[in-house]
Amino acid sequence: MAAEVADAVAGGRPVVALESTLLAHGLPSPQNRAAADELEAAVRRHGAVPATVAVLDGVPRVGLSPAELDRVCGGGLVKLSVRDLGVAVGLRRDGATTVAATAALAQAVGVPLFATGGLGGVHRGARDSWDVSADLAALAGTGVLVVCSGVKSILDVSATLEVLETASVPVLGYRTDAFPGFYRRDSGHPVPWRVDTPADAAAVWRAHRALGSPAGMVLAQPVPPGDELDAGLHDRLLDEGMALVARRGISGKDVTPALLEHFHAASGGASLRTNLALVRANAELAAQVAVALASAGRHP
Ligand code: PSU
Ligand code: MN
Repeated sequence: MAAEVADAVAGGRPVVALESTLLAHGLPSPQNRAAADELEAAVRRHGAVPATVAVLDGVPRVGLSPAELDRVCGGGLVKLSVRDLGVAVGLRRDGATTVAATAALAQAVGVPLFATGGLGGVHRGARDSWDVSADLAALAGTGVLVVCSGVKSILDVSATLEVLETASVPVLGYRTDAFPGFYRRDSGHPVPWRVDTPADAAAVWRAHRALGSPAGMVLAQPVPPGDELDAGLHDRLLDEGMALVARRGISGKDVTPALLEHFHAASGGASLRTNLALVRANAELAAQVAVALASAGRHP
């Protein structure tokens, strides 16, 4: 753990973990490096300590220096989900952590809150491919509060919400009654619960933990209205991206990065703007919730 993060955790001060797969595999270079700084600055602006999570030289790291962020954003890192953590440590590798792996590492050092763009979920066609993100299983068993913009619209949103329900993971809309769809504000599905303030989100999280649930929680915030991707453009990119993935035989953990890359490459920068805006907003909200949690006592 970085010294600043360790101090904040020990003192019960607000900390927000940030995942590194979205930097290494979800955003193009060199914009990813600027985004890494921007996300950390957004967390600080709202009074919390940022802790970007990755595995470097086989060591799980919570809180990275600027030089370490350079490595994360410089290309060549593998994408690590939870099952890959032991392998990366044992073989002394570098890797970027997904939502699932970030949750595991953050919780292990007492940081229950983190921000990302979009959760992984059930992929379209999962009935045949069995492609269900490990993010869902991780949320079922890891006590972390994830602030995100719902799940990526490239997924089967309805099936993903069903799995979260089965796993007893609370899903809260932040100032919305609609479950957000990452690039779009409304995925077409309602959220089971809504909160309108960081204090209410913090109160729900504390109660959820106090009642003994082992599960995490999803706080879903839609992308700011001005940054939403145009609906027609979105649908076209999605159809093209799905066809491209099928044509090239892309599968497993390469599917999500390939789809995001297609969006970025084929939208003339529009999807990148949307993606950056939503992760920034999520980092800000996560910091506000972290502050609310810390002011009401130590993190549960
Ligand atoms: N949010 C983004 N970009 C991303 C991701 C989230 O804005 O690239 C990443 C997260 O790390 C998440 C992963 O865990 O996508 C899901 O990958 P998969 O579908 O292979 O489980
Ligand atoms: Mn997958």
